[in-house]
Amino acid sequence: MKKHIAYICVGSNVGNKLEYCQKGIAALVRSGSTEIQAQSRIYKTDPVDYQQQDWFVNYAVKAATVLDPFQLLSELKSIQRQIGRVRDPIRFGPRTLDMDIILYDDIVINSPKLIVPHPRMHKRRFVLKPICDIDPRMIHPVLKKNMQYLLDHLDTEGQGVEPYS
Ligand code: PH2
Ligand code: MG
Repeated sequence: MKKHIAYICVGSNVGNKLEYCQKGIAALVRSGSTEIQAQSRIYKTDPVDYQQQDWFVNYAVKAATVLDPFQLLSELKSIQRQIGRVRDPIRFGPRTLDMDIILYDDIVINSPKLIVPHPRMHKRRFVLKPICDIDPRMIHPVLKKNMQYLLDHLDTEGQGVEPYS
């Protein structure tokens, strides 16, 4: 079956953050549909959008998958539920595990269920920094700029991102 390349950003800011992220990726691999081709460094990041919450662990993976974007989305949602995330009471608020599709091949999707590329990726340092670890030259299919360019032109005010040790 044809494999597609998806970039997935994983994040957590509750409990054992790194362990939640790693369990999420492990569950995706165990599902048999997807393999991990590359992983970024792991980061400790300041919360954005909703700031009255704890810092996040974030990183990105490059995944080869046989799932189409909507199948991948439901797989990720099901894993988030398994690993213990309850429906978020606060938009952008605390979460045990979040797995977002950032890019899928070079396709563009604008549906009520799914927007690809992720609609806020180009404004978020906690997404761009890990993606640049993997492939800084990759082109954003809507903005037509590469990932390094987007990172370099970002307003980083309040967006601390440092290696997790
Ligand atoms: N996710 C959010 C909202 N804010 N901030 C950081 N640093 N990392 C995240 O993963 C994150 C966030 C909503 O999904
Ligand atoms: Mg998210």
